[in-house]
Parts: sequence; C-alpha cells; structure tokens
Amino acid sequence: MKTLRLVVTGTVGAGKSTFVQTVSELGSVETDEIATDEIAALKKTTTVAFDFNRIQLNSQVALHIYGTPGQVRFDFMWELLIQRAEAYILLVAAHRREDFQPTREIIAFMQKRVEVPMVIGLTHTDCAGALSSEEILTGLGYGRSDRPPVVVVNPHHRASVFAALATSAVLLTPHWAGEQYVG
Ligand SMILES: Nc1nc2c(ncn2[C@@H]2O[C@H](COP(=O)(O)OP(=O)(O)O)[C@@H](O)[C@H]2O)c(=O)[nH]1
Ligand SMILES: [Mg+2]
Repeated sequence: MKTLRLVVTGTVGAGKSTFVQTVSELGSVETDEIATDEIAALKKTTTVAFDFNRIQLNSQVALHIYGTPGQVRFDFMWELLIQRAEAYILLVAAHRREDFQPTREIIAFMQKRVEVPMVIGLTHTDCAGALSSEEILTGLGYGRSDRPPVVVVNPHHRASVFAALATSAVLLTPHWAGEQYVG
C-alpha cells in the first residue's frame, strides 16, 4: 500500500478544517481546541496541531490529507507537513482582500522550502464581497504566465471538496499512476 500526502493550507478561517472534515471516510482526527487568544474573536475554535483525514484512491494507493494550522507561530508544523507532502492545496477566502498578504507569505514560505506542486482553492465565493479569481490571482502577485491551477471550492460540500481533490490528484499522478501496474 502506497501513501500519498496532500497538505491543505491557507490563512485562519479560509476553510481548511471544514475541508478536511468533509472528506471524512473514517471520521477525522480533530485537533481543534477552544481558542484562547485574538483568534477567538474570529472563530470559536482554532486548529492547534493539524486536521487529518484519508481516502483510498485505488486498491493500492491511499491519500492522506493534512490541514495546517493557520497561525504563524505554528510555522514548524507547516514545515513538518510540507516536507513530506507530494502536493498542496492553498485555500484562499475570496471575500477577504486583507488575507492576500498573509496568503502571499504562506506561498513564499512553501516555495522557500520545497518544490511541491500547488492548487489554489477559492473558498467563500458564495459570500458578499467575493472577488473574482482574476482579482485574487492578481492580488496574490501572479502574472498571466505563472499561474497555478485554480478551483472554486465550498468546503461544506462533499462533491465540491472531491472535485478539488481530483484537481490535486492530477498533480499527484506521477507519484501513483504507475502503482496500478506494479506486481
Ligand atoms: N459561506 C461559506 N463559509 C465557509 C466556506 N468555507 C469555510 N466557511 C466557514 O468559514 C469558517 C472557518 O472555516 P474553518 O474550516 O474553521 O477554517 P480554517 O481556519 O481554515 O480551518 C467556518 O465557519 C466555516 O463554516 C465557504 O466556502 N463559504
Ligand atoms: Mg482550522
């Protein structure tokens, strides 16, 4: 059995925990605890370690999905997770322009450490003030030629989460396509 790892990252409130929990095949390991700091103002619980879930891609390949904590003080945890990942999905809340800068910092953080393919998942596109993918990509500093794949995803909807996973799985293909023919 081969295991591939996909990291789900993004700023606080982007939808990472919801995304990972929606995958639930076997029930997720939740690491949310009551927030005790300024994050409490944003939401009632916050992820202190990571979210985890897994799905079976085929009889021989399992996909493990790790949601990172969003707070900068948990940098080391991002590092730990990304070092072992085959791909990552970066969730960006489409209605929060103020998240662009911290999101750019996450991208820079990731790129400095490892060359891992990325998909951008736009969340909160159903919310008032949601920006277009064009505006968001520009806001994140991408030109026309250097864009990663972008998917719109509502982390509450299983079908939407699976569609985003399918896009990510395309990036993982070099790692697992050949596995079906082994032995
Ligand atoms: N309307 C809407 N709410 C969302 C969406 N994605 C996440 N949320 C909500 O945003 C809040 C933060 O989500 P959470 O998964 O805890 O974010 P995390 O900090 O990235 O783990 C929760 O209340 C979610 O229900 C979305 O696409 N649309
Ligand atoms: Mg979380």
